[in-house]
Amino acid sequence: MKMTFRWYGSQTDPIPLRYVKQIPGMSGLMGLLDNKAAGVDWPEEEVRAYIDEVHAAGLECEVIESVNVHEDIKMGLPTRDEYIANYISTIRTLAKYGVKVIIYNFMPVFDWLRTDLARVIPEDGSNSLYFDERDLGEMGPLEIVRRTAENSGGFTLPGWEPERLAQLETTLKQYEGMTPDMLRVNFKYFLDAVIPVCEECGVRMACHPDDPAWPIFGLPRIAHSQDDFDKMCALHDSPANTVCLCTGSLGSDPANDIPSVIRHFGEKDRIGAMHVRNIKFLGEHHFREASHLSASGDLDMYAIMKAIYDTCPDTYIRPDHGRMIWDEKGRPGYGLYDRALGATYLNGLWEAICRENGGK
Ligand SMILES: [Mn+2]
Repeated sequence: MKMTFRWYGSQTDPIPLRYVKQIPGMSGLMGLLDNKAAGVDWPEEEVRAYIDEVHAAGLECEVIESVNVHEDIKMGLPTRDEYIANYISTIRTLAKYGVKVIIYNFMPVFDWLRTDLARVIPEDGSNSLYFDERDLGEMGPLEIVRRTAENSGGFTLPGWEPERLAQLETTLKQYEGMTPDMLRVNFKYFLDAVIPVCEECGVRMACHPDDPAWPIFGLPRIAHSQDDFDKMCALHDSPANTVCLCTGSLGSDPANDIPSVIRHFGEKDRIGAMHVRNIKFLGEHHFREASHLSASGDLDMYAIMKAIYDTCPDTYIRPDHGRMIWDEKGRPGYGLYDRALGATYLNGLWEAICRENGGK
């Protein structure tokens, strides 16, 4: 297992890389170029500068996240080929600089979604990301976009780029009548184009689950259960076509038994990377994010780490979102302190599991 950390680049991430390096056991990053709109070809000089900076801090950069898929690809519009060509060029550039895994998603319009980015946790006064579908009903899609932008503390949020969301009403209309199977046809077209390139240059694509793990605003969503990911793997069967198994996203639906899903895809070698996060269920389609400690939420972190150990022990993982604690100001979900605590806790579980099983 390689423990990694999400970092937005020195221009917009308030956390210096040396702080990341100081977290015990941190091997590298799940990095991203924060300012890249979906569909653009990532310029080689910017990729090189980012990765050189990470290496100079003594960290690896074998995983890149948020290479976002342009909406025209998901909608299957004729213009998709141009955006797929840009995507392929970006894959080749990233591979050239040592990237082994690219994390993306195929969610129409909305990437992850929350109804509150800083919900105070009454027990201890910290805050975390929160979702209650009842609040969503009152807001509607345009209002949720406005609120999310307003409450992000001035930070950019991946998947919520203003230029993409400016066209929101038009885009929502274009999805009217699209079924999950129709979206899968477009997904296959994308995978058939990019996966052979990945095989050629030693990169694995890792698809992130829908977050939360059910359809929203009537949009088709095709990545929120074991069955969905079985279908995804079958669209283009290759070791390069994998899952980014995010425990908090998939786990927002209690019907998803996360350790069992990890074992299912781990045994098939279809986990490219993992996001590990705990959540607390508060009701139906109602949850908040919790500290990584099992007792803080409803996911069993020991069982999750044991499933990784048993079926995909060489995978990349990162502590996913953290709470905001100790009065830290930062990007919602991506502060330093709670994610560092999370990494340390997960490393502790890992050491204990390794020792119990005769390893180091
Ligand atoms: Mn995630």
